[in-house]
Amino acid sequence: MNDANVLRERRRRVEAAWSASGHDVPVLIPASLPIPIDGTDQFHEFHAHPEFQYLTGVAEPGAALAWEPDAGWTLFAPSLTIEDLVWMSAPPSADELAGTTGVGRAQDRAELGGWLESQRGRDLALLGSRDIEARASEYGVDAWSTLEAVVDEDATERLGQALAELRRAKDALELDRMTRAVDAAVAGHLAAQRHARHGLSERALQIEMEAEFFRQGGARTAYSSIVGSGPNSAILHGTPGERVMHDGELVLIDAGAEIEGYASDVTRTFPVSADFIGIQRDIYNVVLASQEEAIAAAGPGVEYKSLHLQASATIARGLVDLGLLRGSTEDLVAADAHALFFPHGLGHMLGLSTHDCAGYLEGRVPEDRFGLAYLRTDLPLAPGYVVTIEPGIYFVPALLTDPERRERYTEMVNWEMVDELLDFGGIRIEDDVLITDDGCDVMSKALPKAAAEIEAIRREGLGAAHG
Ligand SMILES: [Mn+2]
Repeated sequence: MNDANVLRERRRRVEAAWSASGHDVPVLIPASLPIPIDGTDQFHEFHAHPEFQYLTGVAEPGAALAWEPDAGWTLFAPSLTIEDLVWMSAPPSADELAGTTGVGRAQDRAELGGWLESQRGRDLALLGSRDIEARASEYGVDAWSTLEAVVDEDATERLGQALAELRRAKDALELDRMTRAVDAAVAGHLAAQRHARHGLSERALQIEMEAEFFRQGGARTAYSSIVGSGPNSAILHGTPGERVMHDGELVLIDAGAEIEGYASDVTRTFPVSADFIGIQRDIYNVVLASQEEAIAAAGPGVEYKSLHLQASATIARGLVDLGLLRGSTEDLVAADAHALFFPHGLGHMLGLSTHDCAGYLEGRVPEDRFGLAYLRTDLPLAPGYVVTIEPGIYFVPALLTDPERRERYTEMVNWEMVDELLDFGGIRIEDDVLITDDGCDVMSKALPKAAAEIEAIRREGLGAAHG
């Protein structure tokens, strides 16, 4: 696979969509600049704008891409002063960037001002980072405000929407990067599952896992790793801390690596001792069944929301079987009773960020309902889409001790049983799933998830620690 050819084809599709949109305007896509940390001489970790990264395949701070309906693409390469070069490594030259990105016309950023001058008096769509409006001089553009090229907000929105829609289906180069990101995540999760033991802190486990991400090529984590032990496993976005894990508790790890801008996002929940005990195993198996059923049903043309509702029904039915909920599955899901224990969506689009763009079909909006409000994806799936499938069951004390909810769900919930499980924590199982022509492929399938398989890994890890 020649990367530059894939990138050229990617831009050809975008160009065709933009030309067909009826918005006959030039487009500027700045990569974004490093963001200073207030009160220091440091910068936040640099993240290129995903639209720039998608269109070029690279992440160069201060670069910009331009497109004109008649003249096509021009890439403006960043440049540094001699003073900067004392402190920083040199960015790739315009010629080098032309080679890696396949954009034939690559120029030094000093030419960007001239390009903008040549658009003087025309409307312009401004995609990518809008930091150029306030920080034009750092892109080498003097007097942005005196340029009469006006940002056409309507065209910006329409062309941005067209780009977001094209970004849903991943091409070969994206899937190569995502596969590597997922493989690094799997290796890190396995390392953590082997390393966990009674007396270890969440933070110590995070360090072992992330070290493996980085050994496997991860440039950084795709998002702040979540490692929660005991009751902390019910905090959906919990930050690993000094809390020490104990035999008899569960540990939930939701973490992924990022490679060349692409994210992986994987969750497993496992016991600190070798085995799931008592109701842990039963609840685990309900979550696993709901996850496996959703994966089995995922494929082209399937509405993601229907997978969410199907998983919600499986969770409701499982909680009835365990004695936690009372009533028919239909009534419970219609009343959002399952959402007391599954208070988030089934998952989201994955790609250049962990919650990738365009999760909602144009015209659709999130519903107000408790059981659907946090669903981040509402569209029919299609080949090339990568989504996460990540149901869970949690005992979130804030939700389950809320008097209003206790009142509303008096009959549907076995509150005595809930009270005994308030420090249970939570269980989530998440895989990254590529939609194919005839179903789906679980990209993270190398990471076991059956209870017995997880127990075998735990036993092996604990044996190695003692042996
Ligand atoms: Mn996720």
